[in-house]
Amino acid sequence: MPRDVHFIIGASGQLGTEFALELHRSGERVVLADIKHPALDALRDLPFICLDVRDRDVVAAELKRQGATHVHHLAAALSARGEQEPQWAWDLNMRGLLNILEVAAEHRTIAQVFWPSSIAVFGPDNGPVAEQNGHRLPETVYGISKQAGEQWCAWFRKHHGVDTRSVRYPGLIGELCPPGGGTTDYAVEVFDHLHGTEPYPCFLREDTVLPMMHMQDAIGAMLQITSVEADRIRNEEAYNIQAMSFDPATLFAEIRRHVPGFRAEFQPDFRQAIADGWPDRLDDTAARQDWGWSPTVALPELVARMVSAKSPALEAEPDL
Ligand code: AKB
Repeated sequence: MPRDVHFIIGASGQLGTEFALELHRSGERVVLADIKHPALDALRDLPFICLDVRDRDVVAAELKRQGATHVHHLAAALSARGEQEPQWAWDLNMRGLLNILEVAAEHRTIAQVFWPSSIAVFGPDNGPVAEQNGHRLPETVYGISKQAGEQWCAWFRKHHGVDTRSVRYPGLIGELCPPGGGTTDYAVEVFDHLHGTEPYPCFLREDTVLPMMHMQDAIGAMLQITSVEADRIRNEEAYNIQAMSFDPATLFAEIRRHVPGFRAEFQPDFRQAIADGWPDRLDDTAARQDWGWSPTVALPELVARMVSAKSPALEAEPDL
């Protein structure tokens, strides 16, 4: 039986890097694609194609040439950058996804497409807890593109039988690769300021609660939802997944258990308004029931792992 070929678009980004590494380590055949080369040494010897997902002809030719059976389309402009460059963000997020879905509808050798949605599909009218099929009125370009993307995936599934899978990711935090251009990025970039002489300038207010997740669970969700039988995917749109929710003050207090001298100050900027429009947490009952979603990393472990990765010479045990 021919082996599956996992074609990862956005393979040099935060999620793509960790997902590619995980699949490669578990012996899967992986082809990486991005506009920039992977930064991680462990990925340098894997097949890499330099491409722009907006170029439909190139995308179609490469998916065919590589015999892709599974497409993981992880390239996107995130929320903060999207507000600054709306046309560019819309074009990248929408044209990229439509290219993949169209090619998947034409090439039946592509068995499945994974594409991440986001908490950004929810808007300020929603209240603190976002239900699975709760009201969605996003106020950012990024959120609108994710909401439209969910509907495009549903349309291609209904009219062309494309097997699409998707989850709504919260802010993702991992040791390997930084995000870029998001509103939840403070919770990653703070770990590069643990031992600075100046306080970390946090761009959100200290009481801004947002849903967050360690990368181990983000990858776990992706592996889980892409490996279950198609009939377990009962929801028309992307699934809510929840791991933890915290505000900057809570995160920084946890950091101080490891790095007592860590200091931060709060200088909210335009990203505050984006964060204010998002829910505090997501109701993920449907994901738990339909395909067994369950997170594994809580805030204390997340912080311990990040501090240890960013301070190799330090003792990472908390002062109890
Ligand atoms: C962002 O902050 O834009 C992303 C997201 C929540 O989707 N991390």
